[in-house]
Amino acid sequence: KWKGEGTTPNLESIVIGRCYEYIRIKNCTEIWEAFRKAFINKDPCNILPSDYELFINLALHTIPPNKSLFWENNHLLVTSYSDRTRRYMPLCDTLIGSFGDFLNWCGQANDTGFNYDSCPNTEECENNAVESFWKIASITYAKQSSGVIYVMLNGSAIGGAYPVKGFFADYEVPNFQKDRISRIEIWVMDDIGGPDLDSCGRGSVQILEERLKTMGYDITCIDNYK
Ligand code: ENP
Repeated sequence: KWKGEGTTPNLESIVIGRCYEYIRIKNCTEIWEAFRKAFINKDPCNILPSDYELFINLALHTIPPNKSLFWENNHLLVTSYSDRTRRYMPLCDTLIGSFGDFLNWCGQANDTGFNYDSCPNTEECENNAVESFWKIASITYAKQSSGVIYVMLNGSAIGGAYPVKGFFADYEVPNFQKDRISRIEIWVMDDIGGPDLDSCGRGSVQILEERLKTMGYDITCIDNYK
């Protein structure tokens, strides 16, 4: 019925497995229950970020200073470069993010199960289970980030390296804790063999640089950071 992909098969096993792989000192079953209760047995178009509050509180852990890595249009490069927290700790490498990364989920009203057939996408309704999850996860992650903040953008992205509407622009930048951030370093990565559409000091990257400078941040920008 919905246009989006349905719940990932075996979601519970995947997520509980990821959780124990990530952290041994938390009760992953309890965290899973809090995650599930955020959206199960509810209208799949009326799930709010605040519905995940208990889940967020249970799954929260510290983010080391200088380890935060924000990004747009670079999911696979970020996943391999961060090396599962060994190098950096992007949101998808936190316990909270590991509940959603590469996965999909939704429930339905008057039904205590998952909808494995289809889920609403953002065009159908913004208040869907996945979108609201990433909103509160982004807000929480940005508020916790400290020291040097890294941002990896894609210089080959159609529509610009810095989407002026997106999770980074709308939920992360506004939630940075200025007094805990020493500086912000932007990396603009072109795809290998891809076009150089955007770079430091130009186009949408310039818009971001100016926005952050106006907010009082010390900025550096590096093209094709090695
Ligand atoms: P896309 O559209 O390039 O990539 C979406 C894919 O990345 C989906 O598989 C999604 O998981 C996963 N993902 C990992 N972290 C995030 C995330 N954090 N997020 C949304 N999806 C995420 O990514 P976007 O939409 O532009 O989001 C990039 C944002 O992630 C940036 O703000 C960056 O700083 C942030 P799933 O569950 O949808 O299969 C926040 C929103 O970390």
